[in-house]
Amino acid sequence: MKAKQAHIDSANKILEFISDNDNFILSAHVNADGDAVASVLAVSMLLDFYNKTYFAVFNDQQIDSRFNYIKNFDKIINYKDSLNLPIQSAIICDVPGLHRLGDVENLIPEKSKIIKIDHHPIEDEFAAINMVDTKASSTSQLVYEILDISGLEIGVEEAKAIYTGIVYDTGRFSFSNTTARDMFICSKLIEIGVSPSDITERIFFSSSFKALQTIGTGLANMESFLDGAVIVIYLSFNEMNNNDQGEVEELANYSVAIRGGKVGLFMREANPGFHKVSFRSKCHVDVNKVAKAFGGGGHIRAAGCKFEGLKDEMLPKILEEIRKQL
Ligand SMILES: [Mn+2]
Repeated sequence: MKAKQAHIDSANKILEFISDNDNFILSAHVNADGDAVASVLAVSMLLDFYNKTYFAVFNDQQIDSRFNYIKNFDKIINYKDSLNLPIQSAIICDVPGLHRLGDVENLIPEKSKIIKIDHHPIEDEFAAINMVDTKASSTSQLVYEILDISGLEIGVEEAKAIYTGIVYDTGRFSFSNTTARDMFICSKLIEIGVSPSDITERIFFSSSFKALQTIGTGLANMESFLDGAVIVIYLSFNEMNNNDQGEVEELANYSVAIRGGKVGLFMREANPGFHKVSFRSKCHVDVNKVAKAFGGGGHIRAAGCKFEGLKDEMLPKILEEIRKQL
C-alpha cells in the first residue's frame, strides 16, 4: 500500500522545509494525550535524522509518564522553562486551532513559519504548510507517512512512537477511525521490532490499584438521561482521589459501552469547582459540535471541554445541546 498523493505532496513540502530551517519548536495540544506526545516525539526523531536543533515544549506541567518509554521523552520541556529559546520555526502536531497550544502559543515568534500536522477538523488557518487529514486515525499516522516518503530508515524507536499514537487514538484498533492503512502501517512497525503486547500493557494495563478502584466508583455513579440515550459518569474532586487523569480516562470509553446508549460523558472535578468533560458518541451525534458549544472541541466521535462551576448547573445545558442533535 502506498501513501495517498495528498500525503506525498505535503510530506515533500514538510521535508524541504525541515532541511531549509533550524531551531524548531515542536508542540501539541494542552492535556497532551498518547497521540500528541507520540507524534511530537516521532517528529523529534525525524529532526534527529537531519541533525536539527529542536525544543519539544508542552503547556502541561507534567506529561503522562505512561509514555516515558518513547525516545526523547526526557527532552520534553515545560512552557515555563522555555522562555528565551532561540526559536525560528515551528512544527505543531494534533492541534486544529492555535489556541489549543495553551501558553506555548506565545513562544512562537510572529514571523516564524509554522508546519501543521493534524487529523482534527480545521479550526483556524495558522500554518504555512499543512498536512491535515481528518480521515487519518491519528497525527502519528501522518508522521509515519512523512517518514515513509522521506526514504529514511524507520528504526525501532520511531516505530514505537508511531505505534503508540495509532494504538492510543484508535482505542486499540477498535474505534471507527481505524483503517486498513493503520493495520498495514502497524504490521510494518511490528516487523521493525515493536512489541504490541508491551506497548498495550504500558498504556492500558498498568493502572494503580487506587485508579482501578476509582474507575469502580465512576461506574457505580453512572446515570442515564434522555431515555437511556445519554450515559453520564461523574467523579467529584474527592472521588477523583488524586488520580492522574490518564489513569481514569477509560471511564470515557465505558460511557458508551452500554446497549442502547448513544452518547457518553465522563465528567470529573479535576480541581475544586473546575470540571473536565470527555464526550464519546456512537451515533450520528457530533460531539465535536457539542464540546465547541462549551469552548472545547475534538473529533466527531470523541471530544472534550472544561468548565468552572457546578455539575448540576452545567449538565442540563450539555444535555440540551446533545438533545438538539439526537
Ligand atoms: Mn490525535
